[in-house]
Amino acid sequence: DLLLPRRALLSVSDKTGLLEFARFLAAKGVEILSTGGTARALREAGVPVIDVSEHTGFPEILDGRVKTLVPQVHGGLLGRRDLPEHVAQMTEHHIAPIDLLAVNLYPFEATVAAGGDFDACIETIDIGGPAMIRSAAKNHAHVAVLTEPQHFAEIQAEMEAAGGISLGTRRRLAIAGFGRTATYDAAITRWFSGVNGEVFPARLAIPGLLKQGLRYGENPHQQAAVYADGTGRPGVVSAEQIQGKELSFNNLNDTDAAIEAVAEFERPAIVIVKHANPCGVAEGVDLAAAWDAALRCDPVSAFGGIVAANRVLDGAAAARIAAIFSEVVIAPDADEDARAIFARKKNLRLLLTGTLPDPAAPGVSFRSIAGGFLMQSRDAGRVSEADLKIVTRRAPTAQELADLLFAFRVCKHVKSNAIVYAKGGATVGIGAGQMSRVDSARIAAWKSEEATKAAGIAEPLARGSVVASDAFFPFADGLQAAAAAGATAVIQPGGSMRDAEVIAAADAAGLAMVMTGMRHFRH
Ligand code: 93A
Repeated sequence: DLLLPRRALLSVSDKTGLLEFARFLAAKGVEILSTGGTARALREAGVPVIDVSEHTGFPEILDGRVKTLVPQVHGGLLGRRDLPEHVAQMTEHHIAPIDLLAVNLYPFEATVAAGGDFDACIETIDIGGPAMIRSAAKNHAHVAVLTEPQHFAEIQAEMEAAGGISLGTRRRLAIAGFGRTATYDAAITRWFSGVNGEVFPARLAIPGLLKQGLRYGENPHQQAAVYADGTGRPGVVSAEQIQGKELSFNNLNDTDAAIEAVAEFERPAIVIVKHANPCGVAEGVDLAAAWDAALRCDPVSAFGGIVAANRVLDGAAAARIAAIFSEVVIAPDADEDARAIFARKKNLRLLLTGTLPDPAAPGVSFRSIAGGFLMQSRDAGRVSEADLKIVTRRAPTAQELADLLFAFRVCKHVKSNAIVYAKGGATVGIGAGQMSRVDSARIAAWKSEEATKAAGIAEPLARGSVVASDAFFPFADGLQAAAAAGATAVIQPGGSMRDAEVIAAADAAGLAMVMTGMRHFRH
């Protein structure tokens, strides 16, 4: 089962690790064929190499578009060494077997990421490379295909240790090869459909690069891994982990929710997340003040939570945050003082993203359902003062208005049915994920009573607060529950058959109410 390669074809755009591996092959007596730039690099390094065009007797033509798309190459990769007819045909047509292929494709993804124009992207679509990878991967029984720079060292090590390349390794390499061409074509499909304005192409292609395997999934009996989708959206996938244990599946999910939520706010802000829902969100003059206010909302749930900040963490904020146990802290950056404080908390995972995800940026989100996916554009919707329609006799005060907009932004990140009480730029009660809106309203009110008790203050936190609802109130009851808790103003999308009834109830309770016309369901 051991493959001892006698002839190799090396054709790589990213030449990382190339020379060392080629020298190793040459020392083993392997004949090396290579394409233009790769051959040049090898020759300059003194590695013996034969140009593919010399080997095939066919020149590279059409600006290199046809270099390796010839029978001598594909026959050499695809011919079965165990079938006499194949061997005879190869001999007849002067096709020499190629037993090892190393290809690193034209950097299409990098060209797109660098903002290359249409022609540049089209020209960077590699045709010959994927064709060779697929030929070699199909014929893995006789050929080893290397498609990632790290494969060089792995294969060299195996050849040194075992004297050849095992079938098991060749299969693994073939899977990597098919995966490479699949993600490559997925990137092309996504880019091309994007520039052509097709958000939902007839055949969906999702590029995915394994970032890391996870110890387990949402539960210990589930397997899990995290993939990068190639969009480069800053967040938990791209973040650098500075310290702490490996992130779990639930950590990643919760941390994503936290960083996406905190990115919504312009002023210094903190979001604390538990089970993918915010349990405290606040803006402040600085992050330390925002933390204090966010924590006050639900200090019980905040324990062991995920903390996200929208500014560089400083020592003052870090000291406050580090006073309780958190699983993860994520922020664009942390200064030296903050890092030193967190470094003392061995179990805390510190993630730095460099920059925040843009809440208004277009993008898509997926959800798997039995037998398929649901795909939608991400909820990039944001409501500003100009979008609001005042529907009650009383208009909100300036302070209420600021809190209404704040609360509605938080609401967008709370699982439906979502009810959020806020006061002075901080949440004071959050009701999430209930099947009935009035239950979410009651839970939010009860949470604010608990927070009041925990704060040891006489004045209820919800008194003089505002309330936000992610979707319209179908009945007046939810709104009345909010008024009873002490809310004085309401923000909601509107659009219920019973809007008039709900508005009348608001007027009767002396509430100011605004409608956004935009709903923020999140499930
Ligand atoms: O232009 S291609 O699609 N046509 C080909 O026949 C072909 N053969 C290899 N691109 C082709 N390649 C690619 O050239 C390889 O995938 C590799 O990325 C690159 C290496 O070119 P060079 O050796 O000239 O740097």
